[in-house]
Amino acid sequence: WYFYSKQQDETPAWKKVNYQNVYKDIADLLEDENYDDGSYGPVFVRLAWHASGTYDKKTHTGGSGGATIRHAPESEHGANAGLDVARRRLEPLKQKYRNISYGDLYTLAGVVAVQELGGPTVQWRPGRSDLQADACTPDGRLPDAAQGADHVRDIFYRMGFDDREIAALVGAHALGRCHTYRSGFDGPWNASPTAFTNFFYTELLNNTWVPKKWDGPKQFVDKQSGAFMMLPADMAFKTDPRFRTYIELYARDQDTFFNDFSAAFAKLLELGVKFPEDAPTYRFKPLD
Ligand code: ZEM
Repeated sequence: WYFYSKQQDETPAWKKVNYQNVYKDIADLLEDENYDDGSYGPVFVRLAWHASGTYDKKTHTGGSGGATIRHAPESEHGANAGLDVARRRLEPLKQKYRNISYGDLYTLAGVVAVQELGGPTVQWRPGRSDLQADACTPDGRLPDAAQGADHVRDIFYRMGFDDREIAALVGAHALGRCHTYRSGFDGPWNASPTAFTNFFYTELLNNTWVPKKWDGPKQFVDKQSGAFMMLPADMAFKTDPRFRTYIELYARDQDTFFNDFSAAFAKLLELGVKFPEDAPTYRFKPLD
């Protein structure tokens, strides 16, 4: 009897979680008509991205592995303003599935959101183990929306991405919106911010973008309606010739965008993570 109970105790925590059930429970948390455009999906995607995008390939620090985004000072970095909303929404699932790590929960939430909002399926593996506040990354590892192509490249090359992957990842700006009380910027990128589409590219190319007339930080609005926005960093994808090739590709070919986004997003969520050797890779089916 002792032998068997000891064996059970040695099962690593990550193996005791039914991730399909977590997937379903995250999906149930997406909709809320009183929040933003009616879905937590966009802010879940942003949480997964900011949890992961701190990775530095030279020092092998950062990334989603330790879920340090939940600790101060990282949680208080300017770029992470508003992501407490997403973490608080997910917290009941951490209580329900005691053995899931925060790193696995936050990254899986990004996958669920992309898939359930109509995007591509995304491969995902469990097995991250949480770290404490002393592993927080320094401020400044995430991109600054006020800057241009050189800065965007510096940031994403540091993570190990190339131009095509960067252009695919930024297509997530089909989702959600900017909030003045979070980033200082304002507005959605298109008319369907809760659907995963290639509209970031089509809107970027098909509209005339003019500087918004306001007291806030420099951003652009579409000349025709004024209802949609682009960040200065978004505009760099239109003006930079090497990025623009991919923007044009993804605007005309949604399948290629979906495939490239899926691969780049899966890679993002795994940057710097040392998975257990026997961690299985999941490709969850979207729910009906
Ligand atoms: Zn974003 N992003 N991002 N992004 N992002 C915002 C919102 C969202 C940049 C950026 O400064 C901002 C990627 C790349 C880059 C999402 C996903 C991904 C906001 C607005 C800003 C300022 C925040 C607010 O006010 O709430 C810059 C400069 C980027 C690089 C060029 C990548 C990569 C992403 C995922 C793969 C998403 C989903 C949102 C919408 C969040 C929401 O709450 O609606």
